[in-house]
Amino acid sequence: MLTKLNNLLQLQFKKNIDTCTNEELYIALLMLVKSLSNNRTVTVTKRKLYYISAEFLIGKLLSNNLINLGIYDEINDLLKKHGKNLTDIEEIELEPSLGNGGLGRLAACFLDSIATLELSGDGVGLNYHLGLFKQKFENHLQKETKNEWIQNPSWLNDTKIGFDVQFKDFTLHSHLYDIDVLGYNHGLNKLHLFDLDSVDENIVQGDGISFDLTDIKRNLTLFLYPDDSTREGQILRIYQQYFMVSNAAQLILMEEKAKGHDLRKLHEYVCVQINDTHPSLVIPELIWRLTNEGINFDEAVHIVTNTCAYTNHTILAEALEKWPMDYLQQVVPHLIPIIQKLNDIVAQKSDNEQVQIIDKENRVHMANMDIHFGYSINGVASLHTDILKQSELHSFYELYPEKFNNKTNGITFRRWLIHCNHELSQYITSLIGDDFKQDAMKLENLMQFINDEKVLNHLLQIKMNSKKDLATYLKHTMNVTINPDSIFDIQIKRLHEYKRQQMNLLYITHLILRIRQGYRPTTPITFLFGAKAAPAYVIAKDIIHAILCVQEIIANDPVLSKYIQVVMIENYNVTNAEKLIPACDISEQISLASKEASGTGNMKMMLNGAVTIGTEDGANVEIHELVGDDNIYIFGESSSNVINHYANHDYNANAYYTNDNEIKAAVDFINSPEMAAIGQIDNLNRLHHELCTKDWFMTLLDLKSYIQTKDKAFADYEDRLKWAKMSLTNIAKAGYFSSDRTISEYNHDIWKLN
Ligand code: GL2
Repeated sequence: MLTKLNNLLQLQFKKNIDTCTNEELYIALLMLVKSLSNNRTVTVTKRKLYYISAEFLIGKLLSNNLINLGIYDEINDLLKKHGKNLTDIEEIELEPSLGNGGLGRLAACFLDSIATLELSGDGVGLNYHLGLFKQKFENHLQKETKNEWIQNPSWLNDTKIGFDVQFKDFTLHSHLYDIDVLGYNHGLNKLHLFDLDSVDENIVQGDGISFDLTDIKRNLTLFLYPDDSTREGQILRIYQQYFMVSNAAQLILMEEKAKGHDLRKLHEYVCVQINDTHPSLVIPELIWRLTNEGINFDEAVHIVTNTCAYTNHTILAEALEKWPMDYLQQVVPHLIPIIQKLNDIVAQKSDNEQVQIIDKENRVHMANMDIHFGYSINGVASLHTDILKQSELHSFYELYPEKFNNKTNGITFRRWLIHCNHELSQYITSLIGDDFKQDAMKLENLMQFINDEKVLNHLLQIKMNSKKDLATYLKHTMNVTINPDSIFDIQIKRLHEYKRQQMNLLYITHLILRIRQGYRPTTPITFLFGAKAAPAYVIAKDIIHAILCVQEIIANDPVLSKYIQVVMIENYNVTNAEKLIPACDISEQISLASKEASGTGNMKMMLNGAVTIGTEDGANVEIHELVGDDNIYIFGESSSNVINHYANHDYNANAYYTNDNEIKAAVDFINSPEMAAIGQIDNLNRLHHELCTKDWFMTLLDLKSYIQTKDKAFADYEDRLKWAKMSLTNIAKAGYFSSDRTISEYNHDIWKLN
């Protein structure tokens, strides 16, 4: 390996490992990995999967690829011998900004598992030049700036392939870049990212994210999720979605033709997984293209219906896209007759308004099209799938019970244990061997050590080391000092009212008031948040503002800061998640029951030995079942009660606010003079008003039980051996959440690739 690396360094920079810089080493390692992946054979199965997704939150790739090639340790040792450090070299790599949250990270974990299970399955998405956005904090407010992540050289390989994509007023020629997806020990697939040469970063104003929304040729692949609060913004999203799926359809048909397959049998050879509704236009697009190939309409519909499968990732209406017909008319008029014909087929089948594709206001319901003209629909955790069947999509379930199935999400243990927590991974290996790396259920063997004090103490030590590592990292990247001897209570996820970061904040304001009355936490607590708010989501940004103000109040107060600290991580992403997750003691999963489809951060933190405090929501329900009552902190209303509150319109936030002094005081802290002295009173008032009048996601409903449960968790933390047992149990029971399990289920029930 040393020779190979030195040859690359010589060729590129006329240097060797002892004389080169970290930048040069990074490039040489990237080239080394690329050449080793070229030696792998591309996976082939009878049927091939195309996983189409607006997001792929893949994270940095160097270490992960070294692990999956089986050369991580060798490279790591070699670098050390020459006075280099892999962690420093990794800092050169910029994290691809191709995703937003759990949905995008799930897609990335899935690609890893699909390759590892030696299934033929490629990702298809877009190559956003400036990504989602980079979050900065200025005056305690979130500011969005562009995220220029594409480096040269990079993991993107220029395929020189491109397709004509036809829009109403013009045709654009795409340009395909591929990233190799390496499985663990074997397997090679591709992530196909379509782009457009004419896209121009210079149309973006300053370092912000605003640009001319109508200049499609120059803006098409600039940003993921451009602001869609205006008509122009929504139309741009349709342009992006159609560009993605038209390219996907053309790639599929090109590959099928090259294999000599009969397009009438497309469904026997191809499966398309529609990840959320963003890729839904692939259905009419494929039908259109098949009819252009001489296949009649009915047969094309049959073929496509047996090719496409849809995953629903949320019950929130905002994610079930409904495009006005005239917007579609403006972008893709050639698909309109097809959508209308599909709508007629549905109308003949049922007169139930809820299942129609085109509604009375002439809007096209993308999910409805997916369900009628796909052969599978799945939810992402068992509770979520039940809610789809019983309420959200009940009318569809009555029509097609056989199409509905559950696939509880999973995470790849290569990144979320082996890579991000070397010490824990090595210790587990020393206890139970390394079979768990192939078969995650083997982690259960750790339960034999549940009463072994030596093992329990060692686990506590590993957690302490990870907390120290996080402290060093935060000092280095944000110049923030945190105390590794404190309890690390962590909430990291997109910012959304349903996830209830505001409830966590109210626990903190409540605690501030208690400390001021003389209460003293036994062990200090560090509350860590990481979250980006959608640029147009006003209340979400107000919540960030309030957290940042509370952070400062505590930091400036000599008494409070002895006992508690709040840190909001700037620009939460995969890279800092890899540092935060191993260091977590208490994992905050406190969404309003029924609203979090699954969650996957909950699984990552459990796997790294954190104990969950959470509602009976999403995959928390399954975590609870696996670890039992004693190894998780469950609180709050059940999802069925919450659903009833919505149905009966009987939740009254103001009653909770006025009738309980503790709640009132915690809420009133938000726009207190003390907060106003630091922050913006308008923002703080708005949040305060929202909480005690509307509170759509029922923060105050669960606040009391949250406070009690959290107090209990902090008290339990004092019994270190008891805590270590809980931690060990969580690690041991996490095997079920391997994405290898999820992907074998997808393959067994939906894709049937081999
Ligand atoms: C999400 C859900 O909110 C989340 O609960 C789930 O774990 C992921 C992956 O299935 O999907 N839906 C969604 O739109 N985003 C998610 O993270 N962004």
